[in-house]
Amino acid sequence: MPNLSTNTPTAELQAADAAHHMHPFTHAAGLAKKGARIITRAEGVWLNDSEGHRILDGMAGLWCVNVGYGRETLVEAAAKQMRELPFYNTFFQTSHVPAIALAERLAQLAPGDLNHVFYSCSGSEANDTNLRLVRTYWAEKGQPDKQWIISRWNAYHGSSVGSGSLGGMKGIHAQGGMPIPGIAYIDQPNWWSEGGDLSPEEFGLERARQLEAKILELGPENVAAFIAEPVQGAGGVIVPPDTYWPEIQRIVDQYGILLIADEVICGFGRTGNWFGSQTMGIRPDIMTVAKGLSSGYQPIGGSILSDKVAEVIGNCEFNHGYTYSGHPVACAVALENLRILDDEGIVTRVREETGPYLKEKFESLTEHPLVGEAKIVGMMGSIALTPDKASRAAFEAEAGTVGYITRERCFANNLIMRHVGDRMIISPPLVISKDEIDELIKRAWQSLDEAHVKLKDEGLMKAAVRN
Ligand code: PXG
Repeated sequence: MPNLSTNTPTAELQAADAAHHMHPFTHAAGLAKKGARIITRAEGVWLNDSEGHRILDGMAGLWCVNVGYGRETLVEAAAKQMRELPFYNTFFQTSHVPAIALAERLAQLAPGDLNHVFYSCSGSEANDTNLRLVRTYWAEKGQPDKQWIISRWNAYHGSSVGSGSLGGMKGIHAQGGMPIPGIAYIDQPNWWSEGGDLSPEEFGLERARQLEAKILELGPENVAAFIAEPVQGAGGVIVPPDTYWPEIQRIVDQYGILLIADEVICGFGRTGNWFGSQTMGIRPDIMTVAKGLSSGYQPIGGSILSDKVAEVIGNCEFNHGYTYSGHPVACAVALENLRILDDEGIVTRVREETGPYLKEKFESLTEHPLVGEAKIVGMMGSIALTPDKASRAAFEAEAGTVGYITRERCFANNLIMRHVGDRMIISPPLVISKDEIDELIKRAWQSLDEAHVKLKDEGLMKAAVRN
């Protein structure tokens, strides 16, 4: 048995990784040929890999390291809690201080009367909880037919059977007998790709009214809830037109449908407010949280319920929960993370200072010949790559080809900037400084330049025929 450490040569680590470690959302045989990138340390917004590169993390890990890497007080909070009480469950009429204190803090931070927390360990689990919660809610209210949940194509709500079904990603649905019954989908508010000749405002209304049409088709008496991310993340940072969310709120109110805001990415400062629902001006009945709740230092998620929902659920025994629901160490770390976000004024700084600074710089990328639109809210943004800005054309090459080439150039320039299809996305740690923002934009521009040269060389700057 080899004694692997961060001093082990990269090739050896890669071989052991390929032999034994199965990665999420990965073509294993392809990765085995190439070898995984091995990250060894991180500090602030910077990652180190096993080959000595220093990489600017434009994705905050996986949209989660909001307070940045290397936070000693989070380490201390975990160690202290592990010494005191490393585990106890929250089943069987038991509780403990970290779970109580975090729930109380979340109730203070969450808008309106979202006052009740059901814990999980991830966003996927929290959305599985939500699926059962909303159906149980209506059954308990004597309307057992209200079971349909409406979601959106290209939404991401996790990849377990329940949450992957709630999401609208066809690649996920294609594997493992999904989606489960009782979930319907409407189109996403992606104006750049799907807006045709409509103005963004007209398009936003058109897409929101698909919800009304779907409710009427299914019958309002059969619809439990609508679930959506305030700003779609994994789908490519799709920022809806301004007309979209007010119309969605009108529709869920009018038809008595519960609104679930999936805040797994948008929560905890990402959009410049504590929650994306505040930025978008909506009033959800349930919010899904994870990721930034602990800045990724511990696996924790949850569902935050309104008084109305919690009261109904509280009148039955809800036969659901996870061994690690409200794990004391995860809760203690999340509490300390919320303290850091608050005490250091990080959310306010994103809204008033670094967010607007990033927006200005990020939008300047549209001056690059490859870039059509740039959309950004707080610290989540995307650019659309295009061979022809005027017609908002897609590339003739299969979707994602150009995005992948561009992402490879970003990697080569030590910048983590991901691609979703032919959109490039960023979601940096919220503590990124103005100098680091300048560096991010400089590297992005350089990568776009290099990708552009390669695309021209390979004859890939061709527009798809519009249908
Ligand atoms: N909801 C949203 C909005 C998410 O972004 C989940 C739920 C699921 O959370 P867990 O903790 O179960 O992963 C997510 C997760 C990507 C990517 O490629 C995005 C996520 C996860 C993995 C990859 O952008 N988001």
